[in-house]
Amino acid sequence: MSTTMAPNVKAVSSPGKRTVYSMCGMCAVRCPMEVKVEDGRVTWLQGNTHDKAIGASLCAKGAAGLAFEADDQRPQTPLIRSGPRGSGQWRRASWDEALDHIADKLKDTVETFGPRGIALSDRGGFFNDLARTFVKALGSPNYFNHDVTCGGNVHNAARATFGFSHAALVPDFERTKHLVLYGRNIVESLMVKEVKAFMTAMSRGMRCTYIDPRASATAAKATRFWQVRPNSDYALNLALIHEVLQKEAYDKDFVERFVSGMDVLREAVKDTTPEWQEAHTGVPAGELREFVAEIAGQRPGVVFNPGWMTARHKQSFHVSRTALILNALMGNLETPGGFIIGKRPVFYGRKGLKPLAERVPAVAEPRVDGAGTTHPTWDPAIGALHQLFAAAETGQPYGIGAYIAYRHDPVTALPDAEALKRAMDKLNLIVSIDVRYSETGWYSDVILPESTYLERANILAQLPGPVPVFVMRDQAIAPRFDSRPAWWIFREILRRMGRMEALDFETIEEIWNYQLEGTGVTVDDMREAGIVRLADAPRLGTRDELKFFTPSGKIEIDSALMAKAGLPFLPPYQPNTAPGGDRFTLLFGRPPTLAHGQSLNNPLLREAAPEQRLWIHPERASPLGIRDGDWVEVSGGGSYVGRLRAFVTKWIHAEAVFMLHGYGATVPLATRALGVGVADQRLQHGKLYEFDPAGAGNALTETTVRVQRAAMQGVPA
Ligand SMILES: Nc1nc2c(c(=O)[nH]1)N[C@H]1C(S)=C(S)[C@@H](COP(=O)(O)OP(=O)(O)OC[C@H]3O[C@@H](n4cnc5c(=O)[nH]c(N)nc54)[C@H](O)[C@@H]3O)O[C@H]1N2
Ligand SMILES: Nc1nc2c(c(=O)[nH]1)N[C@H]1C(S)=C(S)[C@@H](COP(=O)(O)OP(=O)(O)OC[C@H]3O[C@@H](n4cnc5c(=O)[nH]c(N)nc54)[C@H](O)[C@@H]3O)O[C@H]1N2
Ligand code: SF4
Ligand SMILES: [Mo]
Repeated sequence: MSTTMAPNVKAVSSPGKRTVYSMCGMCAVRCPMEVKVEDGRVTWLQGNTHDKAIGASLCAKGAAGLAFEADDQRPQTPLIRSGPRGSGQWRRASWDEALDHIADKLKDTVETFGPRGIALSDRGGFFNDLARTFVKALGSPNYFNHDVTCGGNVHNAARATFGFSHAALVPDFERTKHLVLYGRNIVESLMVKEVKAFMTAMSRGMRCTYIDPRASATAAKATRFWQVRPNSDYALNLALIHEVLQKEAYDKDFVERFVSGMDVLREAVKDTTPEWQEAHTGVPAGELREFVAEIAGQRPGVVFNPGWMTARHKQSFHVSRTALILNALMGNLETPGGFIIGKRPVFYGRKGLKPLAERVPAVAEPRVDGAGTTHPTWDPAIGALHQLFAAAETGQPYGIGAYIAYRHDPVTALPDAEALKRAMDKLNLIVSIDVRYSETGWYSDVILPESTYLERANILAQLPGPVPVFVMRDQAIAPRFDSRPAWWIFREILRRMGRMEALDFETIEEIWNYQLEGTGVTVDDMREAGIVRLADAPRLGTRDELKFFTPSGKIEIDSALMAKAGLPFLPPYQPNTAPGGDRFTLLFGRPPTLAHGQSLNNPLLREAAPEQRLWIHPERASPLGIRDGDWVEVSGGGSYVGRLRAFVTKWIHAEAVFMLHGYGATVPLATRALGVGVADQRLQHGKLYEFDPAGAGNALTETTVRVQRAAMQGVPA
């Protein structure tokens, strides 16, 4: 079979200067962006100035987009594996050959396991309609996003309590009086719009309480810093709720009208006093009381932001849930200074983008992970990715034969790459669709190079917010190599599987026109500024309009979904035992200049990246003979041993050590990142199938590692 011409080698090389509206692709935040193009070359990148909240700003990673585009160290044609998996032996293939090969293997999978034996995981986010439609068109229920190692538990906790995702909650930074952050490192693990709003709010006097076992740069900006024991936030929250109820520092009218299950809450926190939590978290009882007295006078302008770091241990669903409940007690939902609930177009009498997924019938087969069925609190829209690999390994509840990683690098993102690879070994087909050589790509059977974010267009995205918007990523330049946009790749696979109807479009404009049908917005409108706002100004919903999408229509502390799952509403706090001697809880996070594992090979970001060091408390380092700057060895119980230098500091909790994520890559063709630093995910030995039963999130922050001073000091030859 021969494919039609590549859709994106179009006349984008036309002479002259122009501005193309796009979205940055250097991390998953995808800030709206302007691309200045001259004679078919990108000359300048900046934020989309039509979006006042972002202005011309991009972060360091965004600015390094040009270096990424210029880099030759990325897959330049489709590659088919010609040696054992992971051996790095590849042969270049034409698109026809690679796609025919994939279709043949998918047909084998369908024959052996049925269509449900095909699975895909995606980074998720704004454009997920495309990949969902693709999987659905194949007749499989098994679409996953990456959330089990990101914010899945927070999302599922919000879904069980509010009936919608926490992503729909936007702090009203302009009026917030007090922002409480649980390890939400706003100024380093950043989103440009949010960090700008945060800094402006801090300079006008907003208070910020920052909770983290480590003093990040956000701790330095905050007005209060609680250096808690790792994974102890649930104890803190139970005590905060105790004190808030005790002092009647909550919004009684709001609670009466919108909250169900206050009796359950009162019972759960009756003994969780400020003194009780002190032993668990290390936060002095008196400070906790002072804090509650302070917020009593600031509510409803008090926002508890559970962030993401409350998502990664076995009770983290309940940490997130109690943080969300604290917001309800503040009465801050849809209130000035509180959390504004993201609006759908219908709120402003507008119509949203037409989903591509509507073009294909629903799939009746059950999901392989039981999300939404045997596990009612796991959102089937995001799934539980580790359970996909468990099924691939065991054939239970049914077999999986083929797996496509699209914009996703689970060998880096999931814990314990060795365990993951053992499960992947059972698959008949692994495909990676990526813009660079990821660790997953390197272990796959076929790599399909997607054109970069500057070289392609995406489907349109609809973002909820105080005012919902449509956003566009238009193509700025012609691809440098033999790559294709994802919509074309998916269509061509579907064509070969006899399922083309779902994506039967010849050009991206045809897709955009389909999406925009009935919205009153045209492709030309989109091209004018890259963003179309669906209302002139935000409007706060009235109390009569305030709705929660739970069965009772209220904020459910006595969650119907949790009851259905047989889960306790607010189980007792289960403390972790403090590791001693040479054992530590391994914590991790990101620097402002890197996005996960995808940035370190970028020539500019490689230069800007901080040296990865192991943060360790002096009281714990000293008995181990470790001094600041010494080389140490870290092991997680598997065969992988990491070697890096120590940063001895009391700004990390004594029970924990900390390292940056995104280092320790192994792909030989990405030479600048190769062998630089330590892969924290490979130290998370045995954690692939360890997760929070309520929210499915992997228990990454419960990893214990052993730390020793290295026998050999200095950089190995
Ligand atoms: N141990 C440990 N594990 C972690 C984390 C940690 O800090 N430590 N962090 C967790 C978090 S918060 C997250 S969100 C995940 C992140 O991990 P992932 O969900 O895998 O996300 P990314 O690394 O952002 O991107 C995934 C892949 O998409 C590719 N990509 C980028 N742009 C494009 C594009 O335009 N097209 C295509 N096709 N591909 C593209 C990148 O090259 C990368 O290989 O990891 C999680 N796992
Ligand atoms: N520069 C940059 N920015 C990014 C990203 C990126 O890769 N690079 N990725 C984006 C993505 S996908 C995400 S999810 C966000 C992540 O955003 P954040 O979650 O804010 O950032 P992290 O750096 O992962 O971790 C923040 C802090 O959590 C702390 N922590 C660890 N354990 C605990 C605990 O038990 N309790 C508390 N309270 N704190 C704890 C760590 O010490 C760390 O300082 O960042 C987004 N922004
Ligand atoms: S946060 Fe930075 S890298 Fe991420 S999309 Fe925005 S500008 Fe790009
Ligand atoms: Mo994330």
